[in-house]
Amino acid sequence: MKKIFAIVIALFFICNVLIAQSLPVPSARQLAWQQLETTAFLHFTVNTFTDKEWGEGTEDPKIFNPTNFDARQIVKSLKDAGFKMAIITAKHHDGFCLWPSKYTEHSVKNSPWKNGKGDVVREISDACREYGIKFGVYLSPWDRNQPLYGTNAYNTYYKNQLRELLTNYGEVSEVWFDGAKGKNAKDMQYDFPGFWKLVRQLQPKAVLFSDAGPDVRWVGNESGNAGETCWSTINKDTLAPGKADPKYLNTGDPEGKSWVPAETDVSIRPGWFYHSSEDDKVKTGKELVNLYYNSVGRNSLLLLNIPPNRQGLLSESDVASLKEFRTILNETFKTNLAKEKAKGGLTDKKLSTFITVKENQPVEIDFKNAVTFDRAMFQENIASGQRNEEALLEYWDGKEWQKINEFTTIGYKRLLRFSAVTATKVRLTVLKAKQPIQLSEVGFYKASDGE
Ligand code: FUL
Repeated sequence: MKKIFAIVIALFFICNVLIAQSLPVPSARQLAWQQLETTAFLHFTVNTFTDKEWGEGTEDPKIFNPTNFDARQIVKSLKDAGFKMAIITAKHHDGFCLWPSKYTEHSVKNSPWKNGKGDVVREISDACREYGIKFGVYLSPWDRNQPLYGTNAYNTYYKNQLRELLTNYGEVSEVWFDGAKGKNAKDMQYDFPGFWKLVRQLQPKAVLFSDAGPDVRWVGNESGNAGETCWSTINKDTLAPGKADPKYLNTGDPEGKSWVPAETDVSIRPGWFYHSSEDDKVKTGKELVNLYYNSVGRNSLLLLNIPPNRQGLLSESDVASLKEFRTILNETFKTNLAKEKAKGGLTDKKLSTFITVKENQPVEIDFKNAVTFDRAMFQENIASGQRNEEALLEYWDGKEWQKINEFTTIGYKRLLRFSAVTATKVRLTVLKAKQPIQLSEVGFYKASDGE
């Protein structure tokens, strides 16, 4: 009898473990990527000098001539603003290469900049290493200059260029495959499986971005908003770069079989490239903070574009906004009021220490004294998948529990903003979850000047 009982118990545990394992989970590279939180995009090419957003591919390489290009100024400004990676448009849709590719004449080697001896990719990647941030590349599949475009030989051309970028510039942490293509562009069957295989072979730690992943997906808009509900899971087999439903990408799919978290790409200016006419339209630090809440705070990652100008520098106005952005975030998140009050490693800034929370079993945090806060933060241990579907946050007003907020997904991070509350206690109740959630971190903060 005892034996049977032991077997039943063992089976019960094995089943639980199997069920728990059936949720999609991130790979090591996806987990590392998500924790970067903020990364930077650098859109720079002939467009910077022609004042266009999409080049034609017919531009004379001589037009590319930054007067004072300084990769260190660019990367240091990003580093100071807390960005953990810089992704450079090594080649945009116009086909102009910012590195001296062997496979085309349409590159910096035919520009007057540094007498044709310059290499933007080299200088940016070196500066990233110098300042200790990661480096990534954008290589546009759509190429309006390359005569082979439209034929299968273009796939070989593209792979040759990928190989150059992935073997000559040290570690590459992200490769960005843009699905964009003009309406009148030639038909082209891209060999995405072949492109991705090559990246895996040459840079196994790099994450692959496209509309459809395979590692990280487009968030479905360029305005900086992840879905209010945002799952890191999707069914990617039905999707292809340039052909996915933006709404589906925006929220993800709670029933999705693959882990493909959302990346929120947005520009600090209206356009992706520098235009002097947009110098007075640079987003303010406060606006950038709003984007942070709407991306990182909704289980996504913020990929903010800051385009170098014609000098080859980040403009002062843009750098000032970046500074303001980081100052506000640093001030807001400096003091976690739950520190030493929430038990179980919930404020140790480690995803790997967590408490397991079942539905309708509130977790209470007793601040001991009355504290005032207007921001809350929750994190799940996403290494074990994303589980929370609905939750309720309340505070104790001295007599009864009052609702602060009801929300949906948590995932890597959920940030909540609300009018300031003064309370001695709060509680979080998981209302609905795929499985008991692994709550890693909680935070309560008073925002700097209510930003
Ligand atoms: C889009 C492109 O067409 C834009 O020019 C920009 O590079 C943006 C990040 O992706 O698809």
